[in-house]
Amino acid sequence: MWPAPSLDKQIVEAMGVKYAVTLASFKDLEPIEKTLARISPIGFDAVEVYGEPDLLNAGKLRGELGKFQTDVCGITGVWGASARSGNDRLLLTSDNAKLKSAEKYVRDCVKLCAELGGRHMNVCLFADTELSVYEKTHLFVAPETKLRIYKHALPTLKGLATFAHEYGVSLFLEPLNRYSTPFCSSAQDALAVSDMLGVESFGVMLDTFHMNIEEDSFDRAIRLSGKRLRHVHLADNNRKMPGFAHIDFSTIIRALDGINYSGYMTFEPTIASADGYEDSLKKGLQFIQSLSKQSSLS
Ligand SMILES: [Mn+2]
Repeated sequence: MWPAPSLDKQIVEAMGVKYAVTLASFKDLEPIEKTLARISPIGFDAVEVYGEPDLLNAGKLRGELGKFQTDVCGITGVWGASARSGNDRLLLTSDNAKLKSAEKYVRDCVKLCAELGGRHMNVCLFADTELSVYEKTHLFVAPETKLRIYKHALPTLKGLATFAHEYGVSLFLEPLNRYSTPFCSSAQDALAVSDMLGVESFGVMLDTFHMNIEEDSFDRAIRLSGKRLRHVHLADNNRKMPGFAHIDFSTIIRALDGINYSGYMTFEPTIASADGYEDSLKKGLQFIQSLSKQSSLS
């Protein structure tokens, strides 16, 4: 069992916003050690390690992180079609064996997270075909159907949040978008689940790429989430670094400032090539930092 972080660490983490980047963005380009060497001069405060516990050797990774003095803020849960094992990490399923396997996946990620000094993992709600109760043309699930399905999942989510809490890790429900899973695809969906659970170690996070598809308004979704918003993923609408397409990040930063957001902002870009990606990372980070400086976030 890994000890819960000290009060000192919690106080430091409560002060101001911090910036991280997802190692998943580089996963297919080069070995992790090479990525750490290339991104460490850029100025991120931490990295989010991808949630593939079977592919990662925690001891070796700790050594590599130490070599570049890189902190880990959390684990990026790998859900849906991007999962190494295929689309079988299903927390909304009537198949008990599949559910047990998804629960084990979260527990393994939580342990890896604690072992690397991280504090959070994102959870996404995917369902098996038995639960394909959505309207096929627009991939839409009726709100009352969603609530019925969430209620079934509450004991599972509560059990996982309790397990994570014992390791000093929080679970954050990440709404995606209708093209990956229509079951939890908006701030309102995630807040409904989090409110039904009412567990401190189970919060809500938002991802600007998905919000751009599903939310009526960035500002409204962030303000609606308020204190319940614990983590943010940043990418532009084409999933490049912020500032490389047309999402209005000044509105997003202003809204985060408006709710006194103080967690991590993790950049989650698609990196198309290993060739010279440092420039876009640097530009995207500086762009968000400059917006934050105009607010009271930094
Ligand atoms: Mn994300």
